[in-house]
Amino acid sequence: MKVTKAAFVKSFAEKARLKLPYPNQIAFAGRSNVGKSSILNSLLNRKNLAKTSSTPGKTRMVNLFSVNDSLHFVDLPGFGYARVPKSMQKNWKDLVEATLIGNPNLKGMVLIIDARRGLQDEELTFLEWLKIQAIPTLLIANKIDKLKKQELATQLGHIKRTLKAEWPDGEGIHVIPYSARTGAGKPELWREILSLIQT
Ligand SMILES: Nc1nc2c(ncn2[C@@H]2O[C@H](COP(=O)(O)OP(=O)(O)OP(=O)(O)O)[C@@H](O)[C@H]2O)c(=O)[nH]1
Ligand SMILES: [Mg+2]
Repeated sequence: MKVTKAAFVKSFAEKARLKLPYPNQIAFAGRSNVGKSSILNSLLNRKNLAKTSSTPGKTRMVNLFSVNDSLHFVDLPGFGYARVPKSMQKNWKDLVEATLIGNPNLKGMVLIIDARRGLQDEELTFLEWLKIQAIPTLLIANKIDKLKKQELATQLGHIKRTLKAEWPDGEGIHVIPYSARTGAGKPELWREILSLIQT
């Protein structure tokens, strides 16, 4: 995908303002620090359009970006950040549900995990929820530049087995190994995003 134009549109922090009228939305979610904002930037060939940080919990609002005046990326706040108080965790849930449920412009979800850590309880719970909501989902195993080839193969094996065990007769969730640092996986992720938009 040739990105000719990418721009920050706005941030949302309140449920009431979340009836987003923007077409062709792809949402990005994952625990804090997995690289949601970095992946967005890598897809858009921009260094810091979505703010990145080595301090987890940087993105606390829903940030909306427009791409080529035709699709929209929704950067969701990170979940499962331990130091966030319980009330914030509830806010996260409310905010994310308000963004995703009953949103006819939402075409799919990109759930990002750290390839080194694999799928944990929070992600499995979220995947289950996405399935109930019938939101098409891609799974990204990010930061593969931190793994040796053999380690990556082992981790991907774990991830695929876990998915298979949880959804034995599902059509399967597409897993894409990725590195926001090197750009590995970018053509494949773009391909999958465009196919979500086109369905
Ligand atoms: N080595 C490596 N580091 C990465 C990669 N992607 C992101 N990072 C680093 O991980 C840290 C967190 O990245 P962000 O993109 O801010 O993560 P986030 O998921 O948006 O975090 P929150 O907004 O806090 O939820 C930064 O220091 C990034 O440079 C990657 O593919 N490889
Ligand atoms: Mg972020």
